[in-house]
Amino acid sequence: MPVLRYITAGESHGKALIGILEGIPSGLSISAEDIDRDLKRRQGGYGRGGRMKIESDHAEILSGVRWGKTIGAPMALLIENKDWKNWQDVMGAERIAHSVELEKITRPRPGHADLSGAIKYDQHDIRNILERSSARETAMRVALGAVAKKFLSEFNIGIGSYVIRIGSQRSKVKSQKSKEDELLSLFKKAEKSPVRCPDEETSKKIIKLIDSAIKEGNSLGGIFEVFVTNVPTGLGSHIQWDRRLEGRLAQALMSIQAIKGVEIGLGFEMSKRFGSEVMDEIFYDSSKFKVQGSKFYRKTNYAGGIEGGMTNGMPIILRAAMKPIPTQRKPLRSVDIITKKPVEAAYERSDICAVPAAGVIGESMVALTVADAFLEKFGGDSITETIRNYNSYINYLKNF
Ligand code: EPS
Repeated sequence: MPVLRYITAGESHGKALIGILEGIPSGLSISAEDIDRDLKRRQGGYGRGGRMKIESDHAEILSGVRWGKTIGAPMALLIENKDWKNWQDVMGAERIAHSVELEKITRPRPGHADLSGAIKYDQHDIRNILERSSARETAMRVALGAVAKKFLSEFNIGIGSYVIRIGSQRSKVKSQKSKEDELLSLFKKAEKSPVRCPDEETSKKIIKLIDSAIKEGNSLGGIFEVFVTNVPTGLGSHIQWDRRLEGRLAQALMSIQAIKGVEIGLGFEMSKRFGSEVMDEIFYDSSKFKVQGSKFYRKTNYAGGIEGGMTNGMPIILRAAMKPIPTQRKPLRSVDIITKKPVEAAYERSDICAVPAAGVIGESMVALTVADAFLEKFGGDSITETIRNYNSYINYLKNF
């Protein structure tokens, strides 16, 4: 069972999103502003649809925090859907007596949860599926992830992301990185780009590409990279399949709506090379101690910071591929679930490209996973206890 547990609830046009996070030790300073910063980042990015003009996400902390500090109890968070006021008739828990007969959605969109969800849950109005499968839910994951990030920041562990590809446009950023300052500098540049891409030239090309997709009623996917810096050696474990950290991280990223592929470190590229070209050779310097990696160090980071299911002290580097958003203004072929006749898939207002937002969601899922592995290793019901345990391990590392 994970040490850090979380669950979300809420429909895209329902009243609100709810999240519960259990396992954060007591004594961690946290405020709604800490969370809202990431919520705002997730809402941004060139290529978003009309919905983001309606919402301005804010997390209300309902429980688990008193006077700015966690008390060790489950944290409950709430994000209101501002669009709810336009959807009360459609999405209310109780049917409003005067409400008109609403048109059902019966034309499943290829690539969405629509058809399989309708069949599985015996639903004849696809709205009952699409409302929950919508990526709106990721707003709450980002809120929960912001708490995990705050916890990790107590140990100087930093998490960031940037976009490296949208459609045919790929940034020139190289895929194998070992230096933390290099990662942080890419992140800083990405934060200034409207598409969260660290290289300016590619950002411009991506914007043009998104504009052409908007014009054509099409959509775009892409690739983002997430990194984690200052991770101590030894999170995760080789001893059991479900404790291997790369597996846990891959699941966390793959669980984000529209993600179809994940790579760690050099990833698929490794399969093309000889073994001698992809291992991170080991060096030792008795005069140097890097908090995260002991006196052993590497000059390369092909492994993406994880070997044998455990962190090795190098930055964790993950890449995720997002498919183009399935909702298309120029609809694709489908079949009506009631009449069984060929039809054009339904069109719902949607984003054109959400890869910049997906990077922020990726950071959050990685933060929750790394925080879980961190708490598994160091424990602690209070943050002071976790710090004590962590410091004792760091002292041990110094002498290994
Ligand atoms: C989404 C459709 C759009 C997106 C939504 C995900 O929403 P709407 O149907 O209200 O226009 O904007 O994403 C969000 C609301 C969000 O907060 O990210 C979908 O079908 O998945």
